[in-house]
Amino acid sequence: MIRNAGHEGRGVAVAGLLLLLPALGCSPADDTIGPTDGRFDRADTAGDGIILEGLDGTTCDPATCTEACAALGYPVGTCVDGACSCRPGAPDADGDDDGGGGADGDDDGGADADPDAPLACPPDPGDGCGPSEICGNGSDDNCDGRVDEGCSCVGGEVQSCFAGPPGRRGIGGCVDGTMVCTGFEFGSWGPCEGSLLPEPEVCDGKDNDCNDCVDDLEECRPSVICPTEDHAAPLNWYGLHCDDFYPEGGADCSWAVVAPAGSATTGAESPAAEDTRVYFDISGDYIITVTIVDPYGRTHVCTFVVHVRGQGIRVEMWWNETVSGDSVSDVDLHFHRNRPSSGWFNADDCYYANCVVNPILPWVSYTIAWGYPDSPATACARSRCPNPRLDIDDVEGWGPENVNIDGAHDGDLFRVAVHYYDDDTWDGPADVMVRIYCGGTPRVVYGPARINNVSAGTGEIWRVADIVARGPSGDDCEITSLASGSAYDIRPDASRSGF
Ligand SMILES: [Ca+2]
Ligand SMILES: [Ca+2]
Ligand SMILES: [Ca+2]
Ligand SMILES: [Ca+2]
Repeated sequence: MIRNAGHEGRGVAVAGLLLLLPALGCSPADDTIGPTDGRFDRADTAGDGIILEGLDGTTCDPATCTEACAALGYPVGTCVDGACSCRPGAPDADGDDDGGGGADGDDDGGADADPDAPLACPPDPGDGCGPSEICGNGSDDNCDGRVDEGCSCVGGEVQSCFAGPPGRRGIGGCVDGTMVCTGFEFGSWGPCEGSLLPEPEVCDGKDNDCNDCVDDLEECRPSVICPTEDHAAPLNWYGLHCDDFYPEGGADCSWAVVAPAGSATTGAESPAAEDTRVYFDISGDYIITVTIVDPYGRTHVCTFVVHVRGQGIRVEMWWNETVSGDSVSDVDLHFHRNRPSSGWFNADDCYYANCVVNPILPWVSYTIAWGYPDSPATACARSRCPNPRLDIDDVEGWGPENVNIDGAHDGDLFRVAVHYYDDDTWDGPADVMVRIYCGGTPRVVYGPARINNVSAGTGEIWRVADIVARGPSGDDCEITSLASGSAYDIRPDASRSGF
């Protein structure tokens, strides 16, 4: 005999499975005994969707319960605390079909102290907050929201970091960001940017709350598949397809992209299209959020990070990041093979006049001959991929301009400089940033360094850094800032004949 059932057909949570109970009709007055002590025992007072109920204050007849559940299409009917509980699936060893062998006395599906919880998850790692900050580990050890606060560092240095509870770092959806040491010889760490922190668990195939357990919810059959992270190469398009995130199809997707500092990418090509793409013009971490409206009108939000990394040694330069408006200026990146006697603007210097392979600037030809073999054409999405190479000569602001060299030999030396070619209609100084990667890892960020222009073609030169290639493929390096004291090395245009 089954009465006093749930008020309406709805999904209910039992042992991590979804039941859709038909409306059986009930008296609200009967629905008075709700979950207490975390125990679901009677009616649906709390609106939690628990289950087909037995008779208030009476016993549940197991045979009747099984029969009634079978009539409703559920193979299992079990009396729990006097209530009849219908479930899909075969009963397990202890007859409660919660997937375990022990007693699931509270019939809550295993979220509390059950020895037979249905989800086989490792122990929660916990937040791991400690009493004091530990320097140099990129973690917020004392959980005050700041990473390596009070720790000294060398200006320009880049470190991986995680701004959330240290115990959850690197687990599930929790992903490191980066932080940069600001200042010069005795710098301090800037904010940790780009890390993905714990979020409330949602049903999406991902461990959102970083407790080392995916979708640990009482009711979850994910219709959305949300990745944690992906990897891609710079100077490439990256496809965004709604069906990858909602495999059933028929959903509407919209896309938001947060690009790293220095990128000119403003977002997806068609932010409201089911299938679109985004261009990665610079290395770094791109945070992509897709908002999915499924065919049933439900909204799901998925955020993940794409780590964009090039190989070899890569130098990126951009300027006047905070300037708005359409005033243009022309700042150039120079990459020298360390021939101190030759000065700049010559065959030892990879720059706009000799180092670009770019079909939209046909008057520029690539004439560098330093003896490094070409990389596969796919490495630069162009017909030819020489080394070193300047990806683009940006003459209208604000960058990025990128120099790459793959396959440098252990011990090869390079020097990086920036020249203010023309302030054009901007008519102001340039505040320039330079970031250097080795083997795909961001190693230093220098700037902003302010340089001035005199007239077209003549402006100040910033000697940025020396690089020593390390390792058999030049994927590692040592970088030395050329700043002295607390000032960058900025000299007049006439200094171009010297190193
Ligand atoms: Ca801290
Ligand atoms: Ca720390
Ligand atoms: Ca989780
Ligand atoms: Ca989840």
